[in-house]
Amino acid sequence: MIENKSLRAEIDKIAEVAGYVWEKGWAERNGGNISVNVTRFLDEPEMNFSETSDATPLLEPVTNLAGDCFYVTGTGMRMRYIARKPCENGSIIRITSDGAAYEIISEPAVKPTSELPSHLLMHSYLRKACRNSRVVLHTHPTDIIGLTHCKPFLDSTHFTRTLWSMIPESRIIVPKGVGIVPYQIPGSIELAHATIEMLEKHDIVCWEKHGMLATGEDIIECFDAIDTLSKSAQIYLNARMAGFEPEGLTDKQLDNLAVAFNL
Ligand code: 2HA
Ligand code: ZN
Repeated sequence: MIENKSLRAEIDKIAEVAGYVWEKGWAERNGGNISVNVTRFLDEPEMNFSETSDATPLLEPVTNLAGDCFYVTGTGMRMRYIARKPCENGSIIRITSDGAAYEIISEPAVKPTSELPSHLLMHSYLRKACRNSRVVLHTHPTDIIGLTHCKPFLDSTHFTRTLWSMIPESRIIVPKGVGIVPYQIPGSIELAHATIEMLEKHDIVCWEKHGMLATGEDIIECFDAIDTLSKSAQIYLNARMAGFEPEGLTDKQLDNLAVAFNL
């Protein structure tokens, strides 16, 4: 039971999003995972932990995150249960002072997602890049994953242009577009490094034949961005299923949106 009100509110927001991704059908079995930097919500006394000997080493150290705390969904845990009981299906971890390991600091001590090393490398990259991103949200939207089974969509520019041109909101809400990361084994360090490369230019990446990953300051906004892109993908696919190639917004219309919304 978490008594700290601001931390509780942040975890409630994570649970809310876990419920949305389940309802959307983006989270079959234990699909997807979430990590959120919650350091700012912890009080000073809570931060004064003494490190224990059973810290779990990380594959690659994240020295610029030393002492930071994250809420992380648990390994094998289902989004539909995280939505109802976030603290029994996830935990708060703290990075050790050398950045080379982590400790679970909440009860029960739920083991973090298998994607933890890659989430932390992404948080570390985002910190180095001075981006205001505390959230990494990974989920499996059916429509967007479907598009990555079609070769032309494995080009980030073509993929982004197609989704942007389906509705104005996609252009407005995802101004940096989507970076496509070629297929890699889920949870692998190779996938993490390929993702970081794409995060240099984008806030959202799409893992070929696997899913989406959004980074940002607020988990609701990360969800909204994926949701908006998913809507674009649905419009595109519905048009194709109805037998026509959707016209899409023109280059000029897209450029006008960029001007109108200061993108
Ligand atoms: O956590 O989605 O990518 C399960 C996954 C792995
Ligand atoms: Zn996944």
